[in-house]
Amino acid sequence: MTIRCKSDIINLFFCKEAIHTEKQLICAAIHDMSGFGRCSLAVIMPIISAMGIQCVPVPTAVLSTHTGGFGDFVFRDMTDYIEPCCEHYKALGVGFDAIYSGFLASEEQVDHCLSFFSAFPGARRIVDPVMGDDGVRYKTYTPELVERMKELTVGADVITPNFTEAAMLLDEPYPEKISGTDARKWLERLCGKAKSAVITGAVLDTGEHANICLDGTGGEYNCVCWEPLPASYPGTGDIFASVMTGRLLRGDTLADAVKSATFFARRAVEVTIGNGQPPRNGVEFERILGELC
Ligand code: PXL
Repeated sequence: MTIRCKSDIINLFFCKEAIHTEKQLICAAIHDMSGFGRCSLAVIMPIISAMGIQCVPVPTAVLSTHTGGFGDFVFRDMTDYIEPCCEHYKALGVGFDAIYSGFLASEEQVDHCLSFFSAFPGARRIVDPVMGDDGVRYKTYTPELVERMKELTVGADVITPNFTEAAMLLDEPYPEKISGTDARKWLERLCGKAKSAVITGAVLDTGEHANICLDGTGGEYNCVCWEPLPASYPGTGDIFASVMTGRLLRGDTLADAVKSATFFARRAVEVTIGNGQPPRNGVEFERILGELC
């Protein structure tokens, strides 16, 4: 812009030239809202927003904290909310570019997520089958709910189980380590249901920690290894899945989206280590949120 007069300077300050004409992307996030502890919607919303995408939260439950280590958390089930909420958006003619599901509070919510997907057939379906970590089911997940979560992966565009959840989806015992060949076979089996699959936090028999993915549409396999850090935090799977979703919506390939998400989630852990806080408080992703803008 050439500055010729006073009004040009005013225009510059008020960013008149930065008026956007393209339609903003919209992502519905069907997940819980845990107040303290940095997981689920409390991290997904700021991350997706920072990537310039509108995030529409659809809470499956409201909790005072996540379920990992804070004692008697307050829990409000939102099972009767999701379907009328979906009906309202349909009536309004809201068009979602993606629907991303995560932590569910009841078996019925599996049906509600499936109805949500069917109501917006043009939206990409990202399913994070949140069920457990480190070989253990989360406190609120019954074996019945785990069974039903398998249904959500059918027809999803991308699923993002962690190593524990991948074992649950495939009815395999949780292994401490896995060979590269078996890890790839797991992805192929997951892609028998979903179009593409990512397994986060796989520990390979070489000792490497990796996020591995198979683009079931093009057949491309990728392994993104990362140097493990000496602490483990809740919510990093949600950080990973929301960055990956944002990058996919922005046009990245699955492999590139997985690389970006791995890098950001690891950086978030890196800037948190040594903060003197218990790991249950989560990662201080706010410190690096600007890097996503
Ligand atoms: O980050 C996964 C997650 C999501 N929601 C709730 C959780 C957890 C992990 O502990 O407790 C309520």
